[in-house]
Amino acid sequence: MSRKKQTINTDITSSRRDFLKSSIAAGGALVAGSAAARAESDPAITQVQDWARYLGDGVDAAPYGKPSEYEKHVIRRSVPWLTASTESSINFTPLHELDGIITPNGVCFERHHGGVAEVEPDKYRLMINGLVEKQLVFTMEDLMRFPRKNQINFLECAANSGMEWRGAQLNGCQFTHGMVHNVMYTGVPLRYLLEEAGLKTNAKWIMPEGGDSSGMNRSVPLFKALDDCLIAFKMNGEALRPEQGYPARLVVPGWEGNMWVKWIRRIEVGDMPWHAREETSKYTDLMENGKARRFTWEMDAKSVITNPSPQAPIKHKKGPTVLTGLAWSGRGTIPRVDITLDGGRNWHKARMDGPSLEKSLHRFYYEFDWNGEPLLLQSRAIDSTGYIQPTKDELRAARGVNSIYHNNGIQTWHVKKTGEVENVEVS
Ligand SMILES: Nc1nc2c(c(=O)[nH]1)N[C@H]1C(S)=C(S)[C@@H](COP(=O)(O)O)O[C@H]1N2
Ligand SMILES: [Mo]
Repeated sequence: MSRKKQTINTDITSSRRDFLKSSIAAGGALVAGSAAARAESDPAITQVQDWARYLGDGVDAAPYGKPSEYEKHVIRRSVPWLTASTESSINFTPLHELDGIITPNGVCFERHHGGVAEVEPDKYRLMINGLVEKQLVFTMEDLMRFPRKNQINFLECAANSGMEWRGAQLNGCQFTHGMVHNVMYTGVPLRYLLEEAGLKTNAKWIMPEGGDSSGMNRSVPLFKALDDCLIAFKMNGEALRPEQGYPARLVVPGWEGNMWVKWIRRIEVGDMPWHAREETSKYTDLMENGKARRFTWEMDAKSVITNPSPQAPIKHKKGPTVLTGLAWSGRGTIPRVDITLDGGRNWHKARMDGPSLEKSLHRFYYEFDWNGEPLLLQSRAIDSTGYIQPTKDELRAARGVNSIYHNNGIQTWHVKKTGEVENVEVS
């Protein structure tokens, strides 16, 4: 026991020492230099500010708290030419404004096929029918009486980065990679509900169906439904947001976002897939030979540098610079991310930080000393199965140029001398 404790302590100390060493190597002393000069003459430090002179708001000024008014720019954004009608559309998570691995509830990207359903929790019902011993209908109260599980999972729309298949297009990681969020879900394992209904021996598939006006449905193989799927009713500790499927949604860890049925009202159990619209005309990939890939459920390992990026340019001239980003895999964890500053000539290991959880976003950092010259930034994720994130050219060679979905190619950001950043491709 005591020996174990000691080992843990040593680990923390040595990794902290490594971190300090690397940040000094990256020029930490330089930051300290300009910070010291500021102490002499900066009015923000030599003058008394209003917030120190006057009393502030008391408690209850905001019974439900909101971000500081100086953070008003941290919002979901849509792309006008992708928005035919807002009820059947998407917006994007502001990844470049966030840190750590959890996406705050108010900025989780949204994807709706028929707008946000406003479901009254008292009238919420979840039916299980089809190949079961007894058909069941659960209320919210019924669901609350089953044992619960908490898990942090990313949800990525299969169309994330889809606009980038043929070339660099959208200027900002919010738009190129922002159809992803990472949330702690609380819910009932779907397995418990299916077992309650009793599966017939020929049961092989389930069809979850949404209670919104689109009634969106997908076929999910039974092995996944019995593995790690949840009927979730909480996100990051509070009730699901209406946009995310209040009062209950399906969580399908590691698999494409389209399967995570929101406002879920029914689960039919069957012996074959249904081949619904969302798994035939949509969410399939037309290959070069005219055939289409189908049931591309798992999200392949992917990463993106969130800072610097087109919406988050470098503001200093040179010296110590923090590069950070996100990496994830639908097949496990991300033990390693590599970084290049020169378009792939030299690679460096990024520093992984924060929890490393299955089918969750991972945070990485790379502290470096910028010489003020142009850079070609890329990140490359390697997941716990050993899979290495491919280049965009490798993806096109394997799958052609007709695809939209499942673009997990390496993203390149061009940092100019001015510190401005642009979406580009290198080949
Ligand atoms: N009922 C229902 N479920 C749905 C959708 C929908 O339109 N209706 N959109 C799907 C798609 S395509 C995605 S990518 C995710 C988006 O989840 P989010 O809005 O919480 O980000 O929900 C999925 N579940
Ligand atoms: Mo999606």
